[in-house]
Amino acid sequence: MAVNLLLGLQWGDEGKGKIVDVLTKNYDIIARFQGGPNAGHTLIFDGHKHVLHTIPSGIFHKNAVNVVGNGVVIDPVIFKKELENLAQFNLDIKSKLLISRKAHLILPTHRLLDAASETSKGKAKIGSTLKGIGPTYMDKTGRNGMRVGDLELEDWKEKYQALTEKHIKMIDFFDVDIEYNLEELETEFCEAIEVLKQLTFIDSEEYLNNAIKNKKTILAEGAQGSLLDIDFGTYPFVTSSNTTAAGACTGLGVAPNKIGEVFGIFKAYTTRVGSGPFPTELFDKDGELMAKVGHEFGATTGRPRRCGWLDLVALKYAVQINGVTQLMMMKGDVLSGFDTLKVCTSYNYKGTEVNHLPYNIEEHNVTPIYTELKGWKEDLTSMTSVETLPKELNDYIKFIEDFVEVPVKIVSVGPDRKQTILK
Ligand code: 2SA
Ligand code: MG
Repeated sequence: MAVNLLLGLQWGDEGKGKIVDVLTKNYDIIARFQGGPNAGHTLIFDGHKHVLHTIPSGIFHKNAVNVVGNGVVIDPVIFKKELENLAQFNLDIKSKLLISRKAHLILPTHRLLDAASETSKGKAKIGSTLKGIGPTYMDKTGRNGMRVGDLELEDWKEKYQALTEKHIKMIDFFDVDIEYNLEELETEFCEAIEVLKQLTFIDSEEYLNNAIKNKKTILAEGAQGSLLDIDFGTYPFVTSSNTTAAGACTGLGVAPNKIGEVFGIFKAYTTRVGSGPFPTELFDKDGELMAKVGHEFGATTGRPRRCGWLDLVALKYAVQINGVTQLMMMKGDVLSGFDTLKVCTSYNYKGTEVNHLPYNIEEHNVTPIYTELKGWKEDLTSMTSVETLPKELNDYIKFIEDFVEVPVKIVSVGPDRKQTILK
């Protein structure tokens, strides 16, 4: 099948960037379909670490074409910085990186609006990355947004001006203290636009469907995770796009019958950055150990990530919504050394045991019910085959497979491209 999907099944940071990088050799095209510079996709190879935000994770491979689809929101300023970081690799960006004319632009005032909205919420804030994602998607659905294709028109600056003026009024309306220098922000934005305009803009739905006709293979790379989906995530503590499988169809213009495999990525435990419910969250030394060994800090903002046990009820929910056909388990190596591992297999929801994700998983409503499994002591990071993995780890994987009814095909035992075991 022409288009395979790769999606995060938890609250993001599952390790999508690493797996896309590992799989890219099998694909002609890597395409991002939603989200924007709130994403932080970390790739480690040849002893170097690279964090990508908007640019697809196939960029370091010689032959792959990388497409930023219509469903993505682009901040030209951050995009320019990403390109500057790539300069040392001498990549042929003009032919390797193609941008949809229908992708929306994040303006400086979208970022300010994000900050104003979060500040106005006080303790109830979403924990946004403050990259302007929410306000930009609001302008998209409100039919006010600016798109990449607008930059090819004579009057884009007028459009920009009108939208910015409206935003300033909205920021005033929030009545919170946000400091900014609009002139500086605009200068930076206009410089970045000039850089963006040097790149190749395409009608991406046309490009991708032609590629499908010509038997090219496409990997659609998700950002964030299923539990941050605007419809199916832990609303309102979610991001503003569809991070689930359906988002790949609308975010690329690819029909559902063109989708083949759906790769679902999950961590062997759970993390979350930002606010919102997290039933299996740990506040003890086990959670601290996961955070420390797993280096759990946001790749975009550097914020510490909250950590907890694997939630199989939530994982099964994500598998169902996305139609996952193959699982990939990341960071099993971080769990080495625990005597006992817990996995959540049902919830106590307002006094009744339930096996599905209820409407409201706020902590006063939901207590996780755990099954305990035996841990392993071995260091996994230099293991290269399934046969060498400890029995307890294979049992842990088998338990997950039986619970969610999908096979685990890749086990990652470290951040490097090479630390990847195919099952
Ligand atoms: P936003 O920025 O408005 O979309 O934030 C809304 C919620 O979505 C969460 N979110 C994320 N969660 C995990 N990883 C993300 N990317 C970065 C990373 C995050 C970082 O890879 O580490 O560096 O902090 C990401 N992007 C958005 C966010 O925490 C809010 O809960
Ligand atoms: Mg990330």
